[in-house]
Formats: sequence, structure tokens, C-alpha cells
Amino acid sequence: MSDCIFCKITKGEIPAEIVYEDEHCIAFRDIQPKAPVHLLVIPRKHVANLDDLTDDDRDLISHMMLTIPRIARQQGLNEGYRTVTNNGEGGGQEVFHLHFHILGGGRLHHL
Ligand code: DGP
Repeated sequence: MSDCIFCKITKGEIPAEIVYEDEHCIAFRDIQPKAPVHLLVIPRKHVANLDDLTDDDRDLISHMMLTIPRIARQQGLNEGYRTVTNNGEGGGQEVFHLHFHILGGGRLHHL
């Protein structure tokens, strides 16, 4: 998607503080952090949100789920962290490129 800011980040067209990348996904620091460590993990492929996934994305989503704890460990989140994805406008989604927030670095409030 040419006008998607997260696609632009994957292509290096707009800057981001990237902390992890592989052939399927990248992770970078959220520009408006809500916790001492606040990262976004996104697929390189443009997928709007969970509703946009298809059976063809099984390996991709499984890879992302397995990669999130690796990124959290690399970032020193040894005491725990929260992973959130906002899905759709009613779910608080503002950027319509699938992303998993990783929040940590302090004790988070119960949901
Ligand atoms: P959500 O509400 O789940 O769609 O969260 C979108 C998050 O993306 C929000 O926490 C702010 C972050 N964000 C928006 N634009 C940019 C950007 O250009 N760069 C970075 N690093 N983060 C962004």
C-alpha cells in the first residue's frame, strides 16, 4: 500500500528506530511510547489487521508470535511484557497495517 506509513518504514522511506528485522517482520520503537519500552512488530507484507489475515498467512502469523518473545528478550524485558493488537476503529486501531505492540520495562496495570 503506497500511502501506508508502516509500509514506508519497512521500505526505509521514512525513518524509524528499528530494533529487529528479518525477512518476514520488523520491530521498531513506537513514536508515542506508553511504557518505558514500547515496540511495534509488523509484517513486511501489508495486512490491515487480524481481520485481513487469510489461511495463506498461517506461517507469517505463527512466525510473528514466535518472534515477539525473542525481541522482548533481546530488549531485556525479563520481568514480563504485554502484547496488544488493536483491531479496527472500535478497537482503537489508528494505523491500518497489522502491528503487535510490545509494552514493558515497568510494572503494567492490570487490564
Ligand atoms: P494503533 O492505535 O494500535 O493503531 O497504534 C499505532 C501506533 O503507531 C501508535 O502507538 C503510534 C505509532 N505510530 C504512528 N505513526 C508512527 C510513525 O510514523 N513511527 C512510529 N515509530 N510509530 C508510529
